[in-house]
Parts: sequence; structure tokens; C-alpha cells
Amino acid sequence: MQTHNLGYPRIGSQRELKKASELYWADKLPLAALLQEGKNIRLHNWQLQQEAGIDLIPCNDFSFYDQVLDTALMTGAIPERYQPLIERKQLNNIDLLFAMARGYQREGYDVTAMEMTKWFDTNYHYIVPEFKADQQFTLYSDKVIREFTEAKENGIAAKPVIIGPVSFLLLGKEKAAGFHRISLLEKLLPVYEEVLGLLQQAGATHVQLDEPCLSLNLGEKERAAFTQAYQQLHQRFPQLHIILASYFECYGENLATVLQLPVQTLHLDLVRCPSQLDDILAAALPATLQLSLGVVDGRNIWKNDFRQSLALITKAADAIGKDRLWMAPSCSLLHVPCDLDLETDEETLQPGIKQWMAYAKQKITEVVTLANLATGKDIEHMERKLQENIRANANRKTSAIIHNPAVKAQVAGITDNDSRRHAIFATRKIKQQEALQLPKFPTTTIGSFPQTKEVRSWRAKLKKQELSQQQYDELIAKETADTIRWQEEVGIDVLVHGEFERNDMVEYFGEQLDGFAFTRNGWVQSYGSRCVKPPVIYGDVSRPAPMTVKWTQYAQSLTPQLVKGMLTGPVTILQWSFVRNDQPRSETCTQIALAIRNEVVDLEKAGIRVIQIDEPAIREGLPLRRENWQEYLEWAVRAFRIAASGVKDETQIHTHMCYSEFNDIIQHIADMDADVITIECSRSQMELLDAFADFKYPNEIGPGVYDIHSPRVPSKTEMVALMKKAQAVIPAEQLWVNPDCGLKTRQWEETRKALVEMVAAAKELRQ
Ligand code: THG
Ligand code: ZN
Repeated sequence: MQTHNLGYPRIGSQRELKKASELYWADKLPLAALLQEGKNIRLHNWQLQQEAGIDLIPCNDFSFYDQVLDTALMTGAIPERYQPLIERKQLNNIDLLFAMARGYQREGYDVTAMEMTKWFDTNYHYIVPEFKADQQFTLYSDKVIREFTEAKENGIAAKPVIIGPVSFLLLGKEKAAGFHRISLLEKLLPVYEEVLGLLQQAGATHVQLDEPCLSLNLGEKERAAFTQAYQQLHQRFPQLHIILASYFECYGENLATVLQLPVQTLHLDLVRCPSQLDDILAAALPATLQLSLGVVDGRNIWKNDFRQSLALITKAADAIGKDRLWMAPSCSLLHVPCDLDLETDEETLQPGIKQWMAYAKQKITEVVTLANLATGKDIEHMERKLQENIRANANRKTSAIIHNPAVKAQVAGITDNDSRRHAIFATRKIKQQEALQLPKFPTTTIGSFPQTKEVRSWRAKLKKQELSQQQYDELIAKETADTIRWQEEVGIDVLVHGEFERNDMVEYFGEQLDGFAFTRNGWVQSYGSRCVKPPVIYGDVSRPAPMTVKWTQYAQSLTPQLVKGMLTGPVTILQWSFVRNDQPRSETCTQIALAIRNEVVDLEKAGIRVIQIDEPAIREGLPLRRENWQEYLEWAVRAFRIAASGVKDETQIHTHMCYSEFNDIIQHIADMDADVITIECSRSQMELLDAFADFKYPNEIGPGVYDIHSPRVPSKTEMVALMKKAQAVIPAEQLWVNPDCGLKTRQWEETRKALVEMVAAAKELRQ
């Protein structure tokens, strides 16, 4: 039984890659130093996995930005707008990579970045490849070969990891209509053949091809593409051991096709889908096919349950023999932090919780231990580890800090009435009009105002005790007051307090809720150099005290205008945290919903009459396979409704969503029954609104009128034009005027200018 790993986190255990890249982008670090940092991280990761005893260690899992973008560069799928940078500026490959990821606005060039979107149901974003009908592919970047050679020179016989050809095409998009990107397969395959040929020449014996799209519902055409691709690659390289890896779900109805593919090893995500092991063992397996059992969770931070894993391993071993089995994490470890040993601060992460956890480095060891336990290697030592593991898991099951009977009773006591506003929207609308007296085309913002360097430095100083709590509060109060006054002057209708007291929209709430734990170093890559530190939900969730009332009430006290209270919704808090694996996600989500509901009610009691509950992650939480959508949407929408329904009809509930492709879930968005929804719209020129228009969405809508992801200041005329487009499909009485998203990543200067234009646009629309 061999062990392998699908991918290791690449940001570095102290976020070295993030720090080096950002310095390089700011022209404060030479290219050679950035490249050296990358090399250090790769070597460190390889050595660490070798010492842990992993047999087959991945290479090319490293990236300076994103593995899908690397694949676009490998295959020469470089959109035309970057040609001048290549030809005239002679950009090297790494600067080209950054230009494609981030855009290139200097030396008179103004080239936009490629689009970014969520990687399946994770909080990681990948760069979306762009294809055209006459797309040509060439071997443009030999990064994968260089990394393989580098590993070899350092004594590691590595396994190159490459996004497979079919998923690479499916993950991209057509730049213009008139063809389907899957039709490009024939032109793409020669590049993959060239790469595999060079790798084989360089000494590679195994290659992992990642085809995560096999976890989606595919059509016949796509399935046929897999057959074509893998037959062709096998014919050219019959000696090469191909490990085909999909993860995050079952193979589902793709299984019959997958089992026909001429690959040597098939990887199974047995964390997300343990039941598929039975299906696969029951199928007529090709006699030589090996199975990679992904039993160690690559998406969460909990210690593995060895007994449960060993049961799966034994089942597989009984059916096909140990020699045909590989031991692995369920997916790449990109989605978990690096090293639990670095969490030494017992105030953030108490030992009682830490003993249940494992990060990437620990998970690697679990993979090896499981293989040893299954084969009886080093048995005394392994037996001790098994007993330790059994103890930790048993103690977690019964721990008093996890189980809160009062919370369980509250959840059990929820009735249908708790997930329903008193009156229907039509009635609420009249009552709200009377109570709030808003003009036509009311203006608002999504909640956050610029988190400047100063604001962030105050928080850092508070942590280091260079500021007292009182000094910090005074600074935040002044920033909030300035922001309220400024919004009054500009003439915005529904004001916000600006969220200067918050770090991250999930972390901030998690820090104040019971059942959540925090880490000091639990960073996970979100995109490029950006990272998040997801809270750990370990126990039943409750709200010991109000979380946002103080600052919201303070802001409201400064103005006679309406101030909107700002909360993160239950589904988003769930989706962006590490969650419990000892109860269904729906159960945890309902507990969070009750906590948010209590907060909403307290805000109302404090005199707040408009309250926004953000749910930007509700779409990305959708299960990958459609047959599971309904169940998810039912509990997710119910959780939002529980959070929102504790208030009077006169209190107006808003929600906000980004990255939204709404067409296929519009009914469920309507079922959330928020009085107002604000959505990301400007980049698609209001096309997104079509879903709302076709559906005759009944409640109010604020289609974002300008793109906050860019520093560019839009003009009043542009925004009026966009709203006219909106008005053509949605009645004016339903429309709000607001930016696309929160303003926390923007500077004040452009924010001020843009909002002045936005208010002027609303005034013009009213006439
Ligand atoms: N919070 C969380 N997840 C998210 C977002 C969020 N996922 C989707 C989207 N927003 C991702 N966007 C970002 C934007 C900025 C940053 C991270 C994700 C960011 N991070 C800081 C960094 O890497 O320097 C770290 C911030 C900190 O010090 O706390 O800027 O908003 N959970
Ligand atoms: Zn948004």
C-alpha cells in the first residue's frame, strides 16, 4: 500500500509567498528574491512530506498565483489583449502571469485582468481561462517540467500534478458565442502529449491528472471527451502511470465512463462520498486498476477518525487486495492551513480544542499512519497512535464544551412561524413606505467603507497593547462619525456606519459567538496573495451578548437619517468557516441563524429600522451535484428566514449577494423574502437582472450601478444609463441605487467621487 498526497499548501507556513509577492508587486523586492522564496517553499514542503514518509510527493502543486492560470500559461491559452505586453514589453512569464491575474496598468498600458471565480464549493478563487473559436494551443510554459527536475535534483522522485485537459476546458469560458469550448479538445491534446513526453524523458513515472469536473453532472458530449482524451494519452504513453483525481463529490453517473478510462489509478474522495466505495467495488473493475482512497479530509481541520477510515480501507482491501490501494487525503491540502504546531497561543486556541485538530502537516502523517496500520508496519508504535486517536475522538464526542442542551432545545423548538414574517411582502411594503418615507430610487451602500492602513494599524496596535481599548474605541468612533457626516452631506438616503471595527465579515462574528474557536496562524489562500483565517466551529453555537448593537446604535445617534444595521447571514458564516463534522451542516446553520435572529431583534429594539443580512456565499454553497440542490436550498433559505423573521413588518430587511449567477436559483432567492436585495450587476451591464425580470421578482432590488473592484470612478451618465436599462425590465418602484459590493478595499478619494456621482444619478432618475 503506497501513500501519496494530492497537493500541499503553497503560501508558506508564515505566509511567506503572500508577503514576497506583495513586496514584488510594489517594486520593493527584486524578481530573484521572489523566485527564491518560491523555491524555498517548494523545497520545504517536499522535505516535510518526505520526512513524514509519503511515498509519492506532488510537484507543480506550487503556484505563484493559481494552478488553473498556470495551466493556461502551460498551454499558451493567453488572451490577445496580453500580446502587446509580450511583444513590446517583453514581459517574462511570471510578470505575464501576474498581468493576466491582476491586470497591467502602468507605463501607459491599461490591460484588464482575467475573470476570477470560485473553485467548486470552496472559498478559493481560480482564474477563468478564456477561449476563442480559432484558439491555438502551444507548449508555452515548461513550469511543470522545471519543477519536476528541481525536485529530482533535490532527491525527490516527485509526481507532477496537472489539471487534466477536459476539466481545463470546462473550467474556462468562450470569449465569444458560436462554439463550445469542449470542441477545442483535439487541438489541446497535443500540448498535453508534449508535456507528458518531456516529463517522461525527465524521468517521471507517475503523473496526477486532476479532473474535478468529474464531480459535476455532465452531458454525453463531456463524457465522450474524457474517453477520447484518456485513450489518446494512454496510447501515446502506455508506460506512464496516470493517477486520475476528482474530488469534492462522487463520480455519480460518470462512474461507468470513468471505469472505462485507461488509467492506472483512480482517486476517490471518501470524505465527501464514502458510499461510492461500495458502488465501485461492486462494479466490474478493470483487473489492474488501483484505487487511491482519499480518507483524510482535505477540506477541514479535524483529526481523522482512524477507526472509521480503517473500516473503509479494510473493505477495499478485502475486495481487491492491499497492493492495489493507495492512501491519500481526500483532495489537495490547499484548503487547510499549514501546521497546527504553530498554534501555540492557548488564549486563541485552547488545548482542549487543539487536541481534536490537524492541519496539512499533521494530515500527511495521518495518511502514513493509516497505511502502516492497514499493513501492520511498525505495529507497536502505530498501535499507540491508534489508541491516542481513539481517545481524542471519543473525548470530542462527549465533551461538555461542544454540547449545549439549551441551544439544542431552542433549535428543536423552532416552528414554521419563526421562519415567516408576520405579513406578506405587499403589506410590509406599504407599512415600510409609511414608516421609512424613502424617496423613489433610494440610495444606499453595501455596508463597508474604506479600511485604510490607519484603521488596520489601530487594530494591530490594540492587539499589541500599544493602544488601550478606550483609545481604540475613540478612534473608531471618530472614523464612524466622519463617515456618517459625510454620507449626510452627500445626500445618501440609507446610511451605514462603515464597519471600521471589523476585521473580516465572518471572523468578526465568530469571535463573539460561543461554539467558535480562533486560530493565530490558520491562514488559507483565497486568491493570489489574499488569505482568510476561517473560524473553527467546534460546538453548539449561541450568542452570549449583542455583537453589533453598540456601534450601530452609536452611528444612529449621530443622525436623524436611517442607519442600516449590518450582519453576516448564517449560510455565509457557515460556508466560510471550518465546520463541525459530527452533525449535519444544516443543524449548525440553524444554530447560527438563531444567534443572528437574536441580534436582528436586538438591533430593532435599539431603534434600527433597516437591517441587512449579507448572504454572499449562498450560491457557492450549492452542492456540486444537482440532485442535492433541493435539500440544501431548503435548509439554507430557511436559515435566512429564521434570521430575518423576528422583526416587525415596518422593519426593512435587506440582503446582499455577490458573484451571482441567479437564473437557476431565482425561485429560492425570492423565497428568502428579503424586502430588498442588492446584487453585483455592473460588470455584466445589468444582464443579471434578466433573471429577476423574467421571474417577475416581487420584492425590491438594488442592482449595483458601479464596479467597486476597480479604482475607476464612474460618471453620473453611465449610472443613469445602467439604471434605465434596469428600469426597462423592472418597475421603477422596486429599484434602489447602490454600488456593487462593499467599499472596504477601495481608497477614500475614489469612493467619495463615485458616490457623489451615484447620488446625482439617483436625483436625475427621480425627475
Ligand atoms: N471574507 C471571507 N471570505 C471571503 C471574503 C471575505 N471569500 C470571498 C471573498 N470575500 C474573498 N475576498 C477576499 C478579499 C480580501 C482578503 C481576503 C479575501 C484579504 N485578506 C487579508 C490578506 O490576505 O492580506 C487578510 C485580512 C486580515 O488581516 O484579516 O484582504 O471577505 N472570510
Ligand atoms: Zn458583494
